[in-house]
Amino acid sequence: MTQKKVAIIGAGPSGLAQLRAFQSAAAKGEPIPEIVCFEKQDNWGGLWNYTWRTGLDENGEPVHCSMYRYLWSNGPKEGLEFADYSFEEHFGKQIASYPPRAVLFDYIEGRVNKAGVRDMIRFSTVVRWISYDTGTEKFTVTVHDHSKDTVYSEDFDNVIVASGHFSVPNVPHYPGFESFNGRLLHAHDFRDAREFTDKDILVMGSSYSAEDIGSQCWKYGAKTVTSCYRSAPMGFDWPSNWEEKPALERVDGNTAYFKDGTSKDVDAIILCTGYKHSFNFLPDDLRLKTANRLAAADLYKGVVWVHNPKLFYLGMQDQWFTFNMFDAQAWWVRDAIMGKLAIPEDKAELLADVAEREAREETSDDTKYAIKYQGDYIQELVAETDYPSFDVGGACEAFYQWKKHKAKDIMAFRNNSYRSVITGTMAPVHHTPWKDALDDSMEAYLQNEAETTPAE
Ligand code: FAD
Ligand code: NA7
Repeated sequence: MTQKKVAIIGAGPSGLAQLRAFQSAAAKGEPIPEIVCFEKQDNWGGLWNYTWRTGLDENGEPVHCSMYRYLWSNGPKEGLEFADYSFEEHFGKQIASYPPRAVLFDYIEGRVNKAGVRDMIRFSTVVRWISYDTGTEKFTVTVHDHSKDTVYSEDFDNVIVASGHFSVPNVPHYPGFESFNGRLLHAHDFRDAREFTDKDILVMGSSYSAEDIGSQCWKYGAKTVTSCYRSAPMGFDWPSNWEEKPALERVDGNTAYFKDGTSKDVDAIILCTGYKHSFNFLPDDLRLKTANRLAAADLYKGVVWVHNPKLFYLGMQDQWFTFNMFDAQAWWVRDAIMGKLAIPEDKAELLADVAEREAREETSDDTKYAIKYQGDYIQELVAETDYPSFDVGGACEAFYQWKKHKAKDIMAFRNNSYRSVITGTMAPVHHTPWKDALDDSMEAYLQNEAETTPAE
């Protein structure tokens, strides 16, 4: 039998999980397909690969990065730890629970450096178009290699889309935006909170970006923060110079007018209005169209494209869990491609699986339910492969505690620590409270963290 050829689109945490999954099978002596990973950036890490650039990159491609300076993990690291590569293995000691971006990047990179998979990645190579030939049963992937400035095509038996879905901004228009006399930007283009020191800012939206970008600006000295919501307030106990208002109606000059009749003069408006699932390299019959939800549309087991089961998607769900969920998916997809797991041939069966997941997600709006729902999903996939099983319930518990800590003090939740479900070790309390820790470098974060502390 000829060796299969598999394309992976993207070398972010999902694509890297896929490379590691194949490499771990190879390390056990199993024959694996030929793997080619296409990555449009010149390095791996996906969103965690920080750049100061906004707009277009050095090659004229849309900048992928939506992360910013001073970004610290917005959930406890104990909820995302790799089951096959603990934080202690990487750093040689246990570290505090909410690492800054550079620390998590280092951790992501550590595992794939150890696995030795970099050679499988073609960097600075953007996927332009993918088509499927029903006659040959192969995908043709057309790419632009910016390092050589050449465009070429290659055929593959399977394609795994791991290009992320928090990069193409959802940018609404409100009356008066065109004549706003200040800085108006989407969260995707936010980089340095110090730009807003001493400024009055409006953050629009009531989800993670609004909460975290508003908090960053507050931490780095914004004069006031106003946030406004379309559906529901975030409802935290905000500092005295942070006010939460209902929906924006219009802007006139520098004045923002809200639905409750109040107004506020602001220097900047940051649209924290979310992202679009966008795959401009895929034709209609292969392109995922889904809301940002736990049960993504048209994906059997959350990963198999029901309209062509040779095509897979990783990490397309809304995310409580991240790195460990991508791992669970990647190991499952690997085994499906290698024929160790069977995908039902009857399309009705694939669709029924999607419908069941959607219905189960819709059973409850409760946050705890949603966290457990995604934890159960991880457990379901892990049980079917040789990914090291871990205490998913314990990881859910870290998230439940995190929710409580946020409700208690939104500007101090990152000062808490949790127990690793991989090594069983308690994380130390960070040496400096988050609000006073202005240096987000890895060196600063890792200082004096060898000692572990007892649970709260
Ligand atoms: P991405 O990280 O987006 O990687 C996708 C990769 O695909 C990129 O490298 C990109 O360059 C490449 N690519 C895209 N299109 C093409 C193409 N056409 N051709 C070739 N390559 C392509 N998660 C957490 O666990 N903790 C956090 O604190 C956290 N904070 C976040 C903060 C922000 C602002 C955002 C936006 C997300 C955050 N996340 C966080 C969630 C994040 O989605 C995941 O951590 C993770 O980065 C998703 O990995 P991914 O590989 O699926 O996608
Ligand atoms: P999310 O979680 O998708 O949230 C988007 C927010 O933007 C949400 O509160 C929406 O309100 C709001 N929104 C969307 N469209 C509009 C319009 N037109 N007008 C007003 N408000 C709007 O995106 P985030 O960027 O916060 O988080 C994405 C990831 O980044 C997340 O996984 C984190 O890890 C970091 P709604 O509630 O729908 O009314």
